[in-house]
Amino acid sequence: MKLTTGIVSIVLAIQKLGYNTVLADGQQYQQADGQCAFQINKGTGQDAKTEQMGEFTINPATSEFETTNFGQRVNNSESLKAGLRGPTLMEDFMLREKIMHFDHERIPERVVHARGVGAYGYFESFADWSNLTAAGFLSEAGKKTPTFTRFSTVLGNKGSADTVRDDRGFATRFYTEEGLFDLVGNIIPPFFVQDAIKFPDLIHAAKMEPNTDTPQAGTAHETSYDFFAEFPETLHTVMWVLSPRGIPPNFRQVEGFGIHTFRLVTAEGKPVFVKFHWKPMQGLSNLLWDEAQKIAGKNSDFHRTDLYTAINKGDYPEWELGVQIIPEKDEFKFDFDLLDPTKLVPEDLVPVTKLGRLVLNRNVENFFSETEQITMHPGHIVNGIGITDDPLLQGRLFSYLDTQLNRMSSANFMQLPINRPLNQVTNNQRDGFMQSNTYKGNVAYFPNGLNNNKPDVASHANGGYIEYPERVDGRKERGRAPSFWDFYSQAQLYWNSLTPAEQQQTVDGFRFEVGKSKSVDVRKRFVDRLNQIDNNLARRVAYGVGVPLPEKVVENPGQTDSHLSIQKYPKPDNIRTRKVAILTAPGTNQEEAKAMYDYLVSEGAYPAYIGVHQGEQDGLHIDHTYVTDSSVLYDAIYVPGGAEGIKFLTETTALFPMDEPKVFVMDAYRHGKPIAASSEGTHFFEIAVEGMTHYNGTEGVILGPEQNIKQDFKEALITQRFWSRLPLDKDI
Ligand code: HDD
Repeated sequence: MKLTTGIVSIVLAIQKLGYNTVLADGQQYQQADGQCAFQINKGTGQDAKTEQMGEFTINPATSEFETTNFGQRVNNSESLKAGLRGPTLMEDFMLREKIMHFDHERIPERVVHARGVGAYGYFESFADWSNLTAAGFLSEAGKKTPTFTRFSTVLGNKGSADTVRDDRGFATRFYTEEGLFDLVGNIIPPFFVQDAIKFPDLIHAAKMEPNTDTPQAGTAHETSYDFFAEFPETLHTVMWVLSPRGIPPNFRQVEGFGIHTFRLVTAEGKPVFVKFHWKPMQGLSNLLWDEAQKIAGKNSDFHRTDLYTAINKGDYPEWELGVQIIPEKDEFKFDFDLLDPTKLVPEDLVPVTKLGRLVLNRNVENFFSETEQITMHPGHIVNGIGITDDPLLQGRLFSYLDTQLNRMSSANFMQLPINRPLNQVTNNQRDGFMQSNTYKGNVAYFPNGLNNNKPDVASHANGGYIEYPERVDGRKERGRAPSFWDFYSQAQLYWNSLTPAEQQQTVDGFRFEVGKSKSVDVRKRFVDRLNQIDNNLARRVAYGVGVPLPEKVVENPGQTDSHLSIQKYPKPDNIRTRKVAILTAPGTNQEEAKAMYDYLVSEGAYPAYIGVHQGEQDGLHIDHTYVTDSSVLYDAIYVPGGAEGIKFLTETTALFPMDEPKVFVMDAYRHGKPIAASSEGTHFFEIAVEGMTHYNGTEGVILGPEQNIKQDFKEALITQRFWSRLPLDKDI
């Protein structure tokens, strides 16, 4: 009798899953009882995810004594010996437990995206978007959803440097009322390969070569360019990574992209195609390759430190989440396939509609528990968001669950605090390593009569996920659709859309990376591929890497998109978080130095005095010296006056490497950074850059009395980099 009831309820549930039924009964998705509210709890001042994490957070500083893992108070700083100079005893349970745990502290690092940094925040919807999607977190203006975002480099090991040339991960988890939505994207809009089955080849070619395990964290080696030359669908994304996009100055000034075409589906079952975008409110910027390499030596945690610092200081980075919306009827309107992840949809063709904003406002308490143990997965989606037949996305849906199982060694990884959704998890999955839930009763199956069919399967009417009922029909075939066969048009589009200075940086990037290939054949084959994009690009690279300059073989039709250049990206209206080095020495004009310091602080910038030693120096408190810091760690520099101070900086002393203060100015100058100098400081600027005649002019260099230069310096700091100063190739 009870079994029959169960079967009937399955049938009813399955019937309810159909869109027709949903349309017929006209029911909108209702929030199930007992689900969490997302308002800040006035009592604790915390959002729901922070409160949930708090239940698992331990503050050792409040514990009086050490205990073993089984709770006995102990002295586990001395091992138990037979006599104080005698052998350690096997019976020492404290020693055994402590060493056993230590031996197992490491878990496998991510096979890609191993190095990352994460932060909590919230997403706020700008409006009720139920005309586009049934997703609850987009259902009303002002609705806030807790988030966790992890940024990462792709190729490097967990301990590699931050400023390597690479694509970067931009993965955001939304802890929504309906469960987790993970938008696992990158900072570059196309992807290297079209089909997930080529991902292992891509990564094997691009990561360290297997015989030597070198080089670390980058594609500047033979196997990468061998693969790229042989597999031209990679070229569009390779162009992006080799351009200034591949060396961001921090994680706050990057765009983010969902890459694949996704679907948004309304509660009534109406679909549209979308591309997800994150637009940074801090503006978009990049490093020059020379800076990136030097920073890697000076501070290999540069990007992580930057994010932690900005958040700790209350300068919360912010992005707008937008979508390019493409009606289903326009699926075949473009000259590329929407399902091809190596293509972007130009914003000149389809503008971005801003749905809401993401604010990162809290650093993690513990890197391992939170940033390392988060298990992002493109298959974590909520009602109203759907996947498409993009063959890269389809393969990802397998890979992420599989890799998390390898990293976590237990199928129960979703029980970890960072991975728990906010709503109650109920299903009949049981047991496994590290099961931390205790399920009552004898029923772990469905249908069941004993629990009156609870937990029941959910239909659309009560929040059940509904797959978009796309019609699928075809023969089994291995291969690619002809609509995926154009590998060069968008590489051209990107190249054409860069400014001359950005093109130069890209050429320089190729000269470095391709030039690292010992095989002349690889260099030549790769240059031949570049020649399919643009002859001028190919010749300039060929010249640098010592292979014959190729003849023109294809026309570049010259199409552009106005949204792809960093240089043209809108600037913020303030200088918050800009790092400014103020060069000082004994005898520096304190008043000038302090006046600029205070002004920059008042504008929200991060000034720092650089001195010849730490501690007090002529009334200035010095934390940074010419030994600990360099120009590359700053966005700009300022040289105050004071004849004695300037004399000190020009003299040879054992307090800093020879000419280091001059190198500060020279580097800032040749990296196109804002430079300000006042009184005798202007003279120091002149002697430092003397002879650097191949750099162009002094745009962004502000010289004058201290009281007159502040506003101009502020404007220069907003501009951030003066590309006009950087030299360009002569005709090749
Ligand atoms: Fe992936 C991690 C982004 C294609 C397989 N991927 C990973 C992360 C990001 C991306 C941001 C780190 C997540 C985190 O911070 O924890 N991956 C992408 C994007 C892709 C992409 C934007 C293309 C559009 N990935 C891709 C393919 C495959 C994988 C085609 C395999 C077939 N990715 C993985 C992985 C990783 C991963 C092996 C390693 C660690 C992890 O998943 O958690 O499953």
